[in-house]
Amino acid sequence: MADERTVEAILDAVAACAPEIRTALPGRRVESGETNPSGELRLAADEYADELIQDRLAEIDGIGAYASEEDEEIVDLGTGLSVAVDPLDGSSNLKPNNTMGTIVGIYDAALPASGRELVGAAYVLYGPITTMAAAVGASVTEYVIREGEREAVEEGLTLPEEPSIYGFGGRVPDWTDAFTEYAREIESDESLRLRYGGAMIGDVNQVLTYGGVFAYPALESAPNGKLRLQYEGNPIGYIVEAAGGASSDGERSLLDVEPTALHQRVPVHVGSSDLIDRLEARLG
Ligand code: AHM
Ligand code: MG
Repeated sequence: MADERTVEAILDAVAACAPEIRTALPGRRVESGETNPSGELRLAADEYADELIQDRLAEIDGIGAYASEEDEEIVDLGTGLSVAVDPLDGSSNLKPNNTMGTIVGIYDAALPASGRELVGAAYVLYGPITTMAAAVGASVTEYVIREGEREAVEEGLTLPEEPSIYGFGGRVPDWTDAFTEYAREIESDESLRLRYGGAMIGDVNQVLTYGGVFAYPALESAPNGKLRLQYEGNPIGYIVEAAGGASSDGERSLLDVEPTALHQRVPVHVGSSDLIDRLEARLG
């Protein structure tokens, strides 16, 4: 099908961008002086990654729209699938030289769209090596990216049976009482250890690798949390669910959250199904 070829072409294009983004990072650790539509300061690296990915996707047939966490408006690319991108997730990790990622959600619908409209999602992780995790249909594949090419290292990736890590974002005093109770329950479980790096992609990839739970929850000061539905919540929920895990906004799968705006935020909880069930029991 034409759509499947387009999805693979998008994943190839994002993989090809990855080494270029990496190479461009050292000189782009400074603030650009601009803010993104969510009011956060942009780094020169955010702008570079956004422009590079948009340019490369514009060369692919079968894409109708490009939307980015960095841009106010949707860019019209013709007819076809809609691609929502967080070009550099966790870019505040660039100054201290820690993990970052790139996230891509591919929707067969106009944006903003429900996660149920996703036909593929992927993220690149700029760690000690560059990897990509991609969900197409109900299957997740992990790739190593070498010289801009994807090489599959694990197909049909699933979360391990026995979870062992957790990581929660937001200031602890800003958590809701219900989430604080959940966090205390998780912290007191002797089989779980804290792993939190401040870039969702790095933290989620640990959950995919070791099993566990990542959350950027609703906060007292921000009832919808920090992360954005189109660029972060939906694609990550889609990937974790395809890997046999679960996602939730606190009450329902992230994929069932009603899309209302391009830059809408959503509380994000993803991970091993049992740990998400326990979360919903506390928060529901
Ligand atoms: P970004 O896409 O603008 O970098 O923001 C998203 C990041 C996530 O990767 C991470 O989970 C979260 O922001 C951390 O936020 P905070 O800096 O509030 O701890
Ligand atoms: Mg992000």
